Amino acid sequence: TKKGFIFDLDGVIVDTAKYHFVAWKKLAKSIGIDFTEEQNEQLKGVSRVKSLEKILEWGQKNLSKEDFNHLMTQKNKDYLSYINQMDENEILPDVPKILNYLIEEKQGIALGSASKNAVAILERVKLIDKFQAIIDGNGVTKGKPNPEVFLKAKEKLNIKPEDCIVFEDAIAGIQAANSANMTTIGIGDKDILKEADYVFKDFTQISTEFINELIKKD
Ligand code: G16
Ligand code: MG
Repeated sequence: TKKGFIFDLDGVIVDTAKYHFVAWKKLAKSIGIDFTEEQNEQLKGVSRVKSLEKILEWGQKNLSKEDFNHLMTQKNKDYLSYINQMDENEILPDVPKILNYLIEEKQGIALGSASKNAVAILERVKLIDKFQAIIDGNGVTKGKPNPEVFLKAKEKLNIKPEDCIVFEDAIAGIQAANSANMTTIGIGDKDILKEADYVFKDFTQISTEFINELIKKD
């Protein structure tokens, strides 16, 4: 049967977390808040608005709506200045191998990301043409762990949730896909992504034989 393979973006296809980190750190510093790498870890898969809310909470700061929106714009401007330097070299190892295999096998391929910059990033790294459906931060109202992003992706692919497989690096993303009733593949640390059906360190650990088994499963 044809399956739907849904990919998260940041932490799965590219490592943009490092750019989010420098941009958030700069912003936090500008309002006198110290922002650590451990805190950045907790922002993975979390929307831009929610991320700033968390940073302000950690720094125990209250801002007017106006200042809040101004900082959001600043952060994204700064982030985009890094994104605009990206190229194919920033695609994580063996991601194209798996995407090309799925295309050869005529499987459904979608993106399910919280980022509002997803299309720009896929264009920069020249992977945009591999995806039949793109659901990103512009197309959802509820962020992960809410399953909305993945449910919309499977609708666009026109594939049942039980026949969808989601690649995710964030706990919130695994939870979202689990509650959408999809098979979950964690990319990262087994101890962190405990709730996933399978966990691999990265795509170099995923064989085409494994993908084939997923495709063949009823
Ligand atoms: C990504 C990152 C998050 C980021 C979010 C929103 O999600 O993991 O850290 O806050 O996008 O990004 P933007 O500011 O570009 O809208 P994902 O779902 O691709 O991992
Ligand atoms: Mg992610």
